[in-house]
Parts: sequence; structure tokens; C-alpha cells
Amino acid sequence: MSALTTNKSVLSWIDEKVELVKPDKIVWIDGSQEQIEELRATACSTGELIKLNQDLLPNCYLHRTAVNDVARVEGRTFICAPTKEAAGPTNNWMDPQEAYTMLYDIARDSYKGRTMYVIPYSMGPVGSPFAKIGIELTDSIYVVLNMVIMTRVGKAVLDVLGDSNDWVRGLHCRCSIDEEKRYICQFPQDNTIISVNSGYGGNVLLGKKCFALRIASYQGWKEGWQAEHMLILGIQNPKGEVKYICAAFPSACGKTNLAMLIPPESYQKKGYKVWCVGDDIAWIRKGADGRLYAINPENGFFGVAPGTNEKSNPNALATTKEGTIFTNVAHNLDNNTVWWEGLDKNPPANAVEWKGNPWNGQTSEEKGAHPNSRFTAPAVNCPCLSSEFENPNGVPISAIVFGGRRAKLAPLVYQSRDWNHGVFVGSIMASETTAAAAGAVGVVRRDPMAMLPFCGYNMADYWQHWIDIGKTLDADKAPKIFNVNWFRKDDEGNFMWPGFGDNLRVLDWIIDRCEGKVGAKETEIGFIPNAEDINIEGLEGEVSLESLKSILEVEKELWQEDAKGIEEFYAKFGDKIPPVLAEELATLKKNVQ
Ligand code: OXD
Ligand code: MN
Repeated sequence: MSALTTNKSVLSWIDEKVELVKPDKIVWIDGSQEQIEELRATACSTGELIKLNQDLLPNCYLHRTAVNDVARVEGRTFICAPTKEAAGPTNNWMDPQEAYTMLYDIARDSYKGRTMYVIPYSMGPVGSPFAKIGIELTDSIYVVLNMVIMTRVGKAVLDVLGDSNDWVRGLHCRCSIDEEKRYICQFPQDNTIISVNSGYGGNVLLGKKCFALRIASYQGWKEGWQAEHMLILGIQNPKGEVKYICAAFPSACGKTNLAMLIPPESYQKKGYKVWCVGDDIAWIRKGADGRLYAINPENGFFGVAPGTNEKSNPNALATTKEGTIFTNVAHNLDNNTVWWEGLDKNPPANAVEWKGNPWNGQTSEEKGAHPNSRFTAPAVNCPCLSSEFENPNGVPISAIVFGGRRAKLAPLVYQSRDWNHGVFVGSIMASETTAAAAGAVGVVRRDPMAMLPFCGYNMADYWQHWIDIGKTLDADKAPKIFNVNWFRKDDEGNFMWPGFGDNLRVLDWIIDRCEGKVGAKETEIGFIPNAEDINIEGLEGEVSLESLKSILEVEKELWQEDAKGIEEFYAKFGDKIPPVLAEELATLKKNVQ
């Protein structure tokens, strides 16, 4: 098949990689429906995909990864910057030359007998001033079909690229899925990603975490914009005005659920609506009017399946009903559909579990779906997708929200005093590990801006970049910065806030604060709502004014303890800690003394 471009930098890079991995055949992905159909058919014929019930789930497929290849591998993910310091203390680092040599040795000849697929893709609407282009080479049809959902793929992307050399190189080689030789390497200075020995989404859909966060965060630093691990949502009030919020949360804090939130009944009656722009990544830059604007660079949702149901997230569930690839969920053989834990209370008896073994969901102790099983679903399917989703100039951001899972300490919501204090609030983000993950439960892991596994350079430089962005914004134009915690527990271990759709009550207060419509108490840690200003109408029996007050309190002793933890965390960065943040920490310590 002939090349879809005459771009010399593209063609010579592909020639080099062909020489290295030696494919039998090269196929350029043009994004056409015929080609997608053909690839689906090939994947079904080899067992890579299983075609699901086309009446119930049109154009939906099931895939199983290797049992040893089911999640992102942070321990095997490297930032290959020129020096260890450039990668910083929170990233694994490898010398670029050593990394290339090692990776090329692993990749050499690995496409023999296989096809090389060349995927030209755009992160962001094709041609948008925010968008960036990548080319991924892969020997996996599963990767091609996922990239077709998650990004904008095809010839139009190459037409926009023209002769430019400004594109991200991505080489993915399945090899033998050997865990010991699995590496996910980013070379930010070279706009390059190499991923070997994995077939799992987060490691191999190179447009997502590898490019749109790790490489893009570095590009943003150099070019004056930001790539963040944030959802973007719009809240429409009864007057029809829509205000946009970006929010960063570590995994397992309900980001996709918040992005597709269904307003509580009392809000629905008044005419409130919530629109989803994105559930995972935001690219943010200043617009001509001096405000910050955000786009979602992705084109689909790569969501965790277990726990997604008609109640927790009906919008996500609806999104998966067409054109979706399910990975590592259970296969219901009675009607050729899929099932996962938490979908409903009716697991199939005649099924195949995620590893491919027969499974009776009614009697088995084993799980049917892997806890990190996923759906890859087109954004256009989402019933609450924002009409601004394709806007090439993004949406204006009123508020930035940080959050984590903390049983104690962090109040339901507080507002930073100003931008720099907000950067401090983001930098001290932390979340407690849950029973779902390996290791001790309830251990606090610092995860600044939810970027711990995704920042492509030294986190201290990243914080300074946040501070520098703030310097370019007029105070009345800068988004206000908040912190939320949906996960406060009482002494018996019960959650004290209902979460899910009711989180809109907190977002409502946040928007009111942005518009100067509501007062707040200035406390040691920032501005806290007066409890009466959080609307708890309709929550009778669930949340009392008293309990709301108690999750809005600042407990000084706990903050003194936390300040020690922050100090230890900051110490890792030595004298690279931005002076602004060192001062904010000193202020916090003094305030909570
Ligand atoms: C994701 C993650 O898959 O953050 O989005 O791990
Ligand atoms: Mn994520």
C-alpha cells in the first residue's frame, strides 16, 4: 500500500523502523469505514476480537489481553530525558542512548511475519490550534481499532501535518508480552515514545497517557500551555448559561462518574444540566480574551467497566452500547453480550471469565471481569456530550478543582486564597489507597495534580510552570482553584457525603464563588463554605446540617501532621522546590500551629 503522505520526516522515520522490526507488510490507516470493517473481520478470524450480539450491541467487540498484561505498569515506565534531574525524583529515568539501544534490541525483527499498521492521529479536533499530531506504528489490530475510537485518525491528519516535523513518533511492538522485557519509554526531548511487550490499553494506545500527558506536559512547559490529568464538564443553569470546570483526581476517585454526572432531582426540576467535555485529559491554554480555555484531546472514553451501572453512571453505560471494544470483561454466552461486577445483580451462569475460562457467575467465587477491565467507547455516543466537544478553541474555564480520597482531614470543599495558593493545594494532593489495589489500605500517597505517573519532566519544574502560567493571567480572568473530598468517613467508617449526582451541590457552590455570589469563611487552609450555603434540599435523612458542618471543619492537629508529610514529600525535590511553594508550606504550618 502506498504511503499517505510525502512528508520526508515521516517517511524516513518509518523507513528506519521498518528496517528495524522487519514487517511482512505495511498498512496505512486511512480512517475509512471499509478499512475498519476489514480489520475487525481479520481480528475476529484470528480470535483477537470476538464479535458481540449485533442486535443488542451493534459494532461492539470483546478482547482479552494476556493474563500478565492487564494494567499500566508504572514501575516499567520511564522518562528518558538527558539527565536524571530532568526527569525528577518522582519518575523512573533511563539515559536516552541506553534506552534506545535496549529497546531496539528488544524490537529488532519483532514484526517478522506480521503487519505494520501506520496510524496517523490527531489529539484534539483535526486542525484545531490546540491539536497535536502523532504517528503510531503498531503490530496490533486491537491497538488500531482502539486508536480509531480514542483519537481522530486518518488521511486528513496527514494533510494538516503537511511537511512539518512537529509530530510525535510512537513505536509499539507486542513482541512476546514478556513482563521482564516490558518497557514504556517516553523521550520528551525527541517527541518519541517506544512501548514494547505489552498489549494493554494504557501502555499501548500511545496517544493517551504517553503522548497527551507525558510528552504533552513537556511540550506545554516549553510552549507555554498545560497538559493536565483532568476531566472537563459544563454546568448549565436554569437560565441556560454554561460554566466549565476542570477537575483532577487520582484513579479510583470517580472521575468518569463526575464528568457524566446526573443532577439530583431537585436540580433537574429547576433546569440544571451537566455536559461532559472530557473524562480524563485537558489541554489548557490562554485565549485571546485572557481567560484559560481547555480542550479534551481525546475522541472516546477508555473507562473502567466494573462498578459502571444504571445508577452509578447511566451516561457511561449508554455510551458503551454501540461501536465499543470491551477488554477483559466476562462474556455471557447465552446472549453473546458482556457482564462485569457491579453491572447488575444478575451475573450470567453460562459465561467465560476474563481469562477465557468457563465461568458460572451464579456460583463462582472468582471474578468474571478483571477489576481493571475496560470499555473503549466513542465520545459521540455519550448522551450528555457537550455541544462544545468539537470546538477547536475549547471552552473557557471558570474553576479548577483538585480532589482526593481522604477519610479525615480534607474538608468537603475549600477554595484557595489565590492562584499560587491553589498551585500549592494541587501540589499537596493525596489519596488513600483502597482495598482494590495491592498493598496496604488507607496509606496516603501524594499525587500532585493527579499527575504523579504522568508528568514528563521534573515535577518541581512543572509546579513552577503552573506558577508562571498564573503570572500571565489577570486576577479577574484566572480560574479560581478549589479542593474537594467526597470521601469523608465518620468514626464507624460510613461515608458522610452521598457523592455521585449530589456532588453537583458542591460544584454549584464553586460556581457561585467564581461569580462572587456567595460568601465564605476564611480559615487556616483557605475559604470554607458556610454550611447553609451548600444546598442540601432533598438530602433529608442522608446529610444533616450538623454533619455537613462537621465535614467543613478544619482540624488543626490533623493538618499539623499532614504538613509534616508535605515537608517530607517536598524534601525529595531538594532546592528545586519553587520558593512560592516553600512559602505556602511555611504559611500553612504557621496557620495550623
Ligand atoms: C486511566 C488512569 O486509565 O488514570 O485513565 O489510569
Ligand atoms: Mn486517567
